Amino acid sequence: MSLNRSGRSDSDSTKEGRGYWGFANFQNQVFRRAVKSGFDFTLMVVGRGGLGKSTFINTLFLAEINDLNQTNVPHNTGSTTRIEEKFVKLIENGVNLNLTLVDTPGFGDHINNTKCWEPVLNYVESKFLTYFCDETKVERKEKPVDKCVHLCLYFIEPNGHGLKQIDIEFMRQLMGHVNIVPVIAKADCLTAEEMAKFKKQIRADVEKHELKLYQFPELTDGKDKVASDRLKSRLPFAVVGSNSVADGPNGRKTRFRKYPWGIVEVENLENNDFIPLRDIIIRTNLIGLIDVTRSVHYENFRFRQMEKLPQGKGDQDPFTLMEEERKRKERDLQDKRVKLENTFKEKITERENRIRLKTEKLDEKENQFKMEFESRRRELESLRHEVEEMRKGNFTDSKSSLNSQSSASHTSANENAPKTSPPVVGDKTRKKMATLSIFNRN
Ligand SMILES: Nc1nc2c(ncn2[C@@H]2O[C@H](COP(=O)(O)OP(=O)(O)OP(=O)(O)O)[C@@H](O)[C@H]2O)c(=O)[nH]1
Ligand SMILES: [Mg+2]
Repeated sequence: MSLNRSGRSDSDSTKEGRGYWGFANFQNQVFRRAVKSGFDFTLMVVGRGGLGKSTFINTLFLAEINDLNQTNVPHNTGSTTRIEEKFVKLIENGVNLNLTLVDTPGFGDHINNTKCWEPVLNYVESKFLTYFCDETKVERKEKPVDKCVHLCLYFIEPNGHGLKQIDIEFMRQLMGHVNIVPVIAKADCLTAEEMAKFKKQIRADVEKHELKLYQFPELTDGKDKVASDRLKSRLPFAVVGSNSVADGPNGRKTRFRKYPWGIVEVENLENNDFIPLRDIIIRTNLIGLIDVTRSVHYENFRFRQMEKLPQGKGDQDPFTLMEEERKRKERDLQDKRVKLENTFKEKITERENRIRLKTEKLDEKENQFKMEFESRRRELESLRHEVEEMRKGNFTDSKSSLNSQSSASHTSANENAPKTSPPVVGDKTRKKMATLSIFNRN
């Protein structure tokens, strides 16, 4: 039994109609708080180029707010998939929605798409990390700014054949980190029959590959249940986007695509699932998406971060642990620096030794060359001297003396030899004569 403020039972108070605490006014309090602080919501769109992501975002917020190519803040991911952010503030009935739109141009548009999901995952994790650091600071803000990704709309190509490998891999890698809602892009490219078949195929693929996508909350009672069941039967949503705007019958602007054979209206349930998707995201589930991000994905991230801490330290003061970790890292860094310096010194000494040995060898060779050169120079000098002597007139004398020498020896040694035979000339004399002829030629 519950009691009213005066300590009487519920039944008594209803009878008397006096038991009033005021918590029935909570709704107004929550509304006032929401009006004051607004909501932070981050929507990410991922999918291959040209599937209509930018057009869809413009369509969703009924404005040309997603001209991401102009005012984006590119994140350098060091890879082919880029991440572009845009911030928009929307106000409706005094409630602020601080919207962050994240686009991923370049996703899956390359020949090698291995790990093209990695930059997206890194982005999602980096936002969790920022939130984690803000939350654990000694001096923290009353409410850290929540820039975590609350919803990722994954655009599927309307090929009519089911999910591709890249789609499966992306969802598998990201499903534990962010709320994923797959959408079939360019719904006007398939007939109603083809679309029904395609959706069935996608649902089967999701089940087969055990992909855990965002689960829209179950509504159990009355009208809501019927509406929710009808909504679920449309999953995955197939959407049409357009940049062409026209005034609708109720004066409200609507978007359409005009073809030679007719018009496709974005807000027409017969044509596509734009309206249920918009309602389920913005009207009925925005807070739900924020809550799931905070209580499931962020908590998982936080748990993983804590798990990285050494065993048994989970209960210790996080700041002491962080300080310890910082000191340990500094020590590691210092060790590494010393090791690197030693290696550097060793390499330098080794090089110096090698250079010294080479210099010594070169010096030795230079000395050898010098000595050789000196001996040759001396030899040449003596030859020149001799030549000069010869030129001065000693040549005849020396020749005659040579001849006389040779004839003398000849006579004494070969007295019976015929007179016509030439005189025997020694090696040295022949050399001298050759040198002389060279000088004469010059
Ligand atoms: N048939 C059809 N065409 C669409 C639809 N939505 C967008 N388009 C067209 O598709 C083309 C590409 O649209 P974008 O919105 O630039 O595509 P995106 O996915 O942002 O492309 P990237 O920025 O290159 O990744 C444009 O010519 C759009 O007019 C749609 O629902 N149906
Ligand atoms: Mg785009």
